[in-house]
Amino acid sequence: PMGTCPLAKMSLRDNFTGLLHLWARPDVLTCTSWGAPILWDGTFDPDVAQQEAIQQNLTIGLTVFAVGRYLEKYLARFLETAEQHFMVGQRVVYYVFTERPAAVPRLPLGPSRQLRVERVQRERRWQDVSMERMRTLHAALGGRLGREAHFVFCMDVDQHFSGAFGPESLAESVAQLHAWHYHWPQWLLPYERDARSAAALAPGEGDFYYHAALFGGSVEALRELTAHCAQGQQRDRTRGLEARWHDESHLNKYFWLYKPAKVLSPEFCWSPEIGPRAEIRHPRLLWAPKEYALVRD
Ligand code: 2GW
Ligand code: MN
Repeated sequence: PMGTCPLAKMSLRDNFTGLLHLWARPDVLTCTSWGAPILWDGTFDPDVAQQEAIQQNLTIGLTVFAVGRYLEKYLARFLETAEQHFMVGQRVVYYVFTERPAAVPRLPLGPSRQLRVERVQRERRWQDVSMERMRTLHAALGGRLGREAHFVFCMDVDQHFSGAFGPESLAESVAQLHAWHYHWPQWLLPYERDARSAAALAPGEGDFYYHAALFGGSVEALRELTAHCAQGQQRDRTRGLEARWHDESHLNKYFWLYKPAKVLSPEFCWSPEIGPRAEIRHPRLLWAPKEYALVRD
């Protein structure tokens, strides 16, 4: 509904260009029921976002975990393509979490871009590698990362950038529509359904199914998000439970309770295995093909 759209808060001129941008994509939903923009290609002006970000002198953090075989397999391409496409022209700090800091590739970085390596434990189960990220991120956001960045994106490493991913994507909290599920009916979405789990959504609950391969926001908002998810995971563990899609289930519960301020279309994290889709015009990040047999023991 227009009354709750972000357009209502804008000047007449911004309203006009905003409306033009919404009309640019009549084929897709460009605003959530709670008034958050859903970013589709054509609904934003990357140059305007770039100028605004430069005026604010932002530092943007990008966190990624590369533990075990994922380091050799994915990290170099993730970072190389981030150099080409992620927040080009802004100040960027990469945070790589790994159990083998010495094995992190030393890439030449652009001006005002830095890479920091943080040591983490290697978990025995892969589910724990994925889930422990919430607790580790929470601690990092309370430390140097939280002091030096204004906004942070947290990403999976098994993907690479394929198009400009700029400050138009920044907001207090940012959620990513899952490429496989964005057009599914709510009742089919793979939320955790066991009511005993902290991540459970009841029938009829849920706005979208969000992908944990990419989420972001301000340092304060992400402190809350990671605390909530880590606590939920811990509570489940003490009850002998594990949510269906691990950290992703808890993330979906969080964004059901605390709505994201911005939603990214599946163009921002696309799976090429789905094949071409008319509404996917400009993919920004592409998933690597799943090779579970190779990397999951
Ligand atoms: C994970 C699963 C099986 C074998 C290895 C790993 C693994 C993950 C690993 O050995 N080393 C590692 O660093 N990771 C990190 O965890 C890495 O950053 C990776 O991208 C992330 C999530 O694991 P991934 O990418 O294999 O899982 P997906 O692509 O199926 O992820 C979705 O579901 C996950 C929960 O099952 C997470 O919520 C993830 O954020 C989702 O995208
Ligand atoms: Mn992944």
